[in-house]
Amino acid sequence: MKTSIIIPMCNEEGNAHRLLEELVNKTRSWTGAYEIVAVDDNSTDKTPEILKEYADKNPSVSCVIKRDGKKGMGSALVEGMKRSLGETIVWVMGDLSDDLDKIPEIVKKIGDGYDIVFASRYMKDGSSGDLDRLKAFLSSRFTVFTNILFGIKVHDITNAFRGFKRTLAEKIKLENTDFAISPELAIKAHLLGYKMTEVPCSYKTRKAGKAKFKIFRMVMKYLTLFRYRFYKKEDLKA
Ligand SMILES: Nc1nc2c(ncn2[C@@H]2O[C@H](COP(=O)(O)OP(=O)(O)OP(=O)(O)O)[C@@H](O)[C@H]2O)c(=O)[nH]1
Ligand SMILES: [Mg+2]
Repeated sequence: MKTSIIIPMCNEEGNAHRLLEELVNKTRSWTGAYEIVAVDDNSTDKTPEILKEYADKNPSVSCVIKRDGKKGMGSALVEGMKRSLGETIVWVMGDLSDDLDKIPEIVKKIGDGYDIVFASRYMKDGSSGDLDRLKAFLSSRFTVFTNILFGIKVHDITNAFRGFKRTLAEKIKLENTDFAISPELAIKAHLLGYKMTEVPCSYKTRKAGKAKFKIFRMVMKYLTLFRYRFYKKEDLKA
């Protein structure tokens, strides 16, 4: 079984090399086959050169670079999935925020039969670390609202870090091209009855580069996702 790790990147020159280095070294010691697919949206810094140089030297790393314009984090994840081969997909962010050692645990749970496994900062033993307090409050509250409104049982659907079966992604119609793709995928997977679980993770706020996440714009956008409550199942499917 192959796992494709998809990483959206935009102006991550301070993180890209270290992240790829850590991932390549770690995947060597993990069981199963891994490929790493980085998707860069026309970064104006050295990210494309770093990715290209790394991919040229490492067969397990491929990258999609210099897409026209800045198409958004969600669209980068979709593109990366299209250009990858694994039966299991794991989304990892390009700013060294995610706890990479959780990947084998996520992949194992998918092997055990779960369709989607969330890395959760807000469950027991998870931690939002040094994440901005307002961001942590809003993202954990948003998940609580989705627990109430949709009956979703997991504790963190805004964290993009998660793994799932490729077949799940192929069967769900994803509309959001930005950060809202993370809660969208979770809500739709739940409404379509996919089996979900979570593993605790510790989050670290980026040390290099700038956040692309615009908090108030995204809160408003996330609230519009509640409309899926009124969709027919057929409208959620690809
Ligand atoms: N390819 C691509 N990647 C993007 C785009 N926007 C954001 N990203 C990447 O998506 C990941 C998450 O973006 P961040 O800016 O870290 O967002 P965030 O984690 O919510 O914000 P912070 O908490 O400040 O880190 C990073 O790897 C970004 O480089 C985009 O338009 N295209
Ligand atoms: Mg980040």
